Amino acid sequence: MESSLEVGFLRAAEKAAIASARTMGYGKRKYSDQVAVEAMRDELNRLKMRGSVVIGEGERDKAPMLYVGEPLGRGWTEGEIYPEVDIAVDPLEGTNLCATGSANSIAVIAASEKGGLLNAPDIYMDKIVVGPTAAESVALNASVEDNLNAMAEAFQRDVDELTIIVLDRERHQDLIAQIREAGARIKLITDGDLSGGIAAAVRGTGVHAAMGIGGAPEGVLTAAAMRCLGGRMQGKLKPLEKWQEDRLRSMGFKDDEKVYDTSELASGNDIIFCASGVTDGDLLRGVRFFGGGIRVSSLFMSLKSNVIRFVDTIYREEGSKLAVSFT
Ligand code: VTB
Repeated sequence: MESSLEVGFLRAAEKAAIASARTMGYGKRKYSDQVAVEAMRDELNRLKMRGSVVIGEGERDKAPMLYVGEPLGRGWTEGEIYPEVDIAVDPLEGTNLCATGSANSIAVIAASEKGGLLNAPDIYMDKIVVGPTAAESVALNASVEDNLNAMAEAFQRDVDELTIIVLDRERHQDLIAQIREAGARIKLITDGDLSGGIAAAVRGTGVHAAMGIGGAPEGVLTAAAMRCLGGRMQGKLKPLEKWQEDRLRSMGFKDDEKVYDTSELASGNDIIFCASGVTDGDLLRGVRFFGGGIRVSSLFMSLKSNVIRFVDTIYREEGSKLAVSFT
């Protein structure tokens, strides 16, 4: 991916984060999402590419969306010299978290060469996500106990020294019971298994895996991040309602038992992944507004360049006499 595009994707995530952060705590999740979508779309449309959205948002909860198939970028009007790029977005991952001012909402974009990100339907996915340390130790179809034992061995610690992130949902009663039975610790989150999955793949965050059923689009984005981080994600599409099953069939997915591995969910060789913090979180600080400027923290990763950047950007107001602070 050209470096001008890479910077453009980062800016699009940053601008979405800033727009939604301005609405933090308003209690209006759809509005927070909408402003993130608009800011992100606006930036992406400036880029020299023929971009197509392959993972959009909103179908499930009818939020305003960057819809699947939406063309993005200047290439569609200015000519074919610009590269074709597939784009996966979650302009505000954790709309409720932003609406309530809770931790860990982020703005996310992944991109790849054409065909490099699975065009997953907006239904649920059963997931297991781990970082490089335990990448070869887990399998979605293995029992919870076996996975936890194998992870403990990989991390050279006892099972009761592992912490697993799980979405706090009724559907996870069994999973939670099995994790407790095996003796591991649990961090229940109200939303945001994408940022939970990324945190699991980064040492020092205090979590070692994310497990359970969350959104399939978030699953593909998590897999894109895992490609860049050397982690592992396995996922199985999970239609929980009739319409979701119909959607699966209409998109040509036939095998409900298929386990998708990281490189099937995100197969590209030229993947980039950007996430910007909206509210303070385990991995990224939230947007900070101050007299004269705005500060936003992001994670930027490129698979091809094999680079992981923690980026701290300050947008200065025009004419600002602000002295930038160190932290
Ligand atoms: C999932 C999860 C997301 O919303 O999509 C969840 O992957 C929705 O699940 O990270 P429910 O339908 O059970 O509420 C998030 O938590 C946030 O968008």
